[in-house]
Amino acid sequence: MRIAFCCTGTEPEPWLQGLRAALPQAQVALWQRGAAPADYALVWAPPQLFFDEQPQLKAVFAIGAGVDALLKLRLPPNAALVRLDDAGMAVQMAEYVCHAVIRHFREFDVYAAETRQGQWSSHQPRHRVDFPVGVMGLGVLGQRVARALSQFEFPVNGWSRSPRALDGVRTFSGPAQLDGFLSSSRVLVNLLPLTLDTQGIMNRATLSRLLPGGYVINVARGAHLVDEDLLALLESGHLAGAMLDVFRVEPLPPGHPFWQQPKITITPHTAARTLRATSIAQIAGKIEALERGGPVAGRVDAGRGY
Ligand code: NDP
Ligand code: OXD
Repeated sequence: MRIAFCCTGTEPEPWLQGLRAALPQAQVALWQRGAAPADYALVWAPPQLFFDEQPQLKAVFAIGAGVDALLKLRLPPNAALVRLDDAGMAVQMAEYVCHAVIRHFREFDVYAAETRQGQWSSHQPRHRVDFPVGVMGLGVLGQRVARALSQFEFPVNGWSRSPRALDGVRTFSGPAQLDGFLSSSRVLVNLLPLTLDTQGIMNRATLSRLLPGGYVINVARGAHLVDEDLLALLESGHLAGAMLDVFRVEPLPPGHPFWQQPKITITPHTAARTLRATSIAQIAGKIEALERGGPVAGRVDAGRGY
């Protein structure tokens, strides 16, 4: 069995070593132009040439959860596309989002600014009931985040494409229930995949439906958000702030207005990182399952876009 590794922006050697240790029967190699045909591939932002040269692939494993960029390429016709299925990302996402919600709710950002000025003052406590959090996307990451938020006793709403039932979460589904979901939420967390249906979904019309003083946490993809609409609603005061991990162009260009807006907190696409050892173990297990003809979790439905 041959495995090709073609991941832009990733140090290959530790992955190659880890894959060789996990699958000693396999020949694992860093892809180069004209390389021998492989059975399986691990990819992140590969060039189109990689797939053009490897039409025989049986399965392509993304070393991330989002596959929007891969689905823009022409993939080998018979290859299953498999995304990382949690692999240690869900708990990181829960940490990030709980941190963002709690920091805003408890005004820790305000306290940090005040104490830096030598100011000792305490604010009136806020009430959780006034901070319902809406999680858009109740998949592998969204469900973990919704559960973590409900452990902190925030009222939690969740929105997905198909109906979902989740303990402690008020669930909504489909376009018909989007308005009800938004108008019941003050904090909005985006954990949708980027698809034709979801691009630009956070725009003036939808963000205006949030309860006044809304707060936006985007941890999915930059193209879900219409940047100018967020800026306008922050300026008008309808939104109190935003914490953004993902952007239409990454790295966020130096002149982008988000850098200058003090109500926006920026992190550099780091909410949930790919953990190499866990990911290798997951992918190796899936390759073995496929070799046995068994099912694997995390197969992407290209028609649906995620
Ligand atoms: P999943 O595919 O497991 O879940 C997607 C969820 O979104 C599902 O609940 C799905 O609904 C819902 N959904 C999809 N389309 C629609 C729609 N049109 N309307 C309503 N709901 C919809 O994805 P993950 O949870 O694993 O990951 C989510 C995204 O997070 C990734 O695609 C990626 O972009 C981003 N990400 C960001 C990272 C970061 O560091 N910032 C790291 C990892 C991922 P249903 O349940 O009905 O299928
Ligand atoms: C992912 C990401 O999709 O890192 O895994 O954004």
